[in-house]
Amino acid sequence: MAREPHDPTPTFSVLNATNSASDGQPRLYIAGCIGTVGAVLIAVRCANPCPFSKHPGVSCVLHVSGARADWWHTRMAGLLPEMPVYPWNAVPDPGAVRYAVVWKPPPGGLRRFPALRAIVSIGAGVDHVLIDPDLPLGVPILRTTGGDLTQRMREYIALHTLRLHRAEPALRAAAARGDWTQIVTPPAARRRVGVMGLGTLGSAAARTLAGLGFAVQGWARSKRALENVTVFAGDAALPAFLEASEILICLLPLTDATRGILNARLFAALPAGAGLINAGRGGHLVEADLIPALDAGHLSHAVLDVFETEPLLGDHPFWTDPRIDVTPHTASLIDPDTGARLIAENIRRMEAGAPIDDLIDPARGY
Ligand code: NDP
Ligand code: OXD
Repeated sequence: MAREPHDPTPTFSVLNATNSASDGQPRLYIAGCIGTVGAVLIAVRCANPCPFSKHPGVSCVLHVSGARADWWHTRMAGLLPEMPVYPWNAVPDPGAVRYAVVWKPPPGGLRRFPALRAIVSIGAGVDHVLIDPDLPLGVPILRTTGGDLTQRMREYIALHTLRLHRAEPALRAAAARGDWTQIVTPPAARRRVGVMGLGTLGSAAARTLAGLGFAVQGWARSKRALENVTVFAGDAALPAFLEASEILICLLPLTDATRGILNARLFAALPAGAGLINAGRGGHLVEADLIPALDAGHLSHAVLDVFETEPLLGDHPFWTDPRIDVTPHTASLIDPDTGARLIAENIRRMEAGAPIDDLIDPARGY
């Protein structure tokens, strides 16, 4: 995959300069020497635990694939100088690995590290870790949260709720036909928006939507008070919540209880022509039920950020259905600069035996 345009991962421009048409000037020679010494230091650092390590014999392994892998590695290594950080496939001594910082680790892969002190999810969801049938038992699992992730999700939810509220998909389609159609939408105060999941992200999204003037309700497992948001709790309250959700937003974690929750029965319980935004997990949606629900008019439009199989296959019907907007799991893609800082801080807290907020409850699944 190509590096993302905003990826600030340093490139080895000094070394490259020595390889380009040399004019034989001393500055290039000096740059070459500095580059060579730097490369040797990096190689030594990757091969051996740091001799000045505050935690000798302790290391961290990183599993991130795709365009941001180098960026994550550079940031994590820079922020944890006291402990070597190895890419997944370059760990010299698996017995020394205490921290596994992962996104979608291969099943069984974490078993390679018998002395793990924690598994850290690069992201707020931990379903990609818990799904491993060979997950080492009893190792604490941390998720990564923080202001950056929450802010990005608030933006995504505000953007797409406003689009659905203001009938943007229909207006764009009309404009493409050169059709001057005026659609009068209700005022925000009469637009009922429902948020499934009122955790870190769902409650922030609900507050943001309430701040925009929408009539917001939220659904969670447990009752709580949220200013300007009507809260429904538990399975028994789900029908009443759905009945009042003209735009339904899913920000649930994927667990045994929530898998497949966005299904034909649920769509039929929404006000006719409802909008759907799924930024939780692909496993929440029964994919086969979506297009029939759009055809039947239970739904008018769906915005999907997450899919059962990611990347979404090229021939998947969701790509071409004009009633479905696909975003490539970018609703709140954590930025490695911020994410690595939060993860390094949590690792330091673990090493110091300090309390950590981001521990999940494996029995609950989130
Ligand atoms: P939290 O763990 O903070 O909150 C989860 C919420 O879901 C809680 O309010 C919880 O209820 C509720 N919940 C869980 N199970 C049920 C259930 N069976 N019935 C009703 N409510 C339930 O999660 P976050 O807000 O941090 O994140 C939510 C999810 O968003 C993540 O798990 C991940 O899947 C997804 N995500 C997607 C991203 C993207 O870019 N698309 C980015 C980040 C996260 P209670 O409060 O009562 O426990
Ligand atoms: C997450 C995600 O869980 O990016 O943070 O989906």
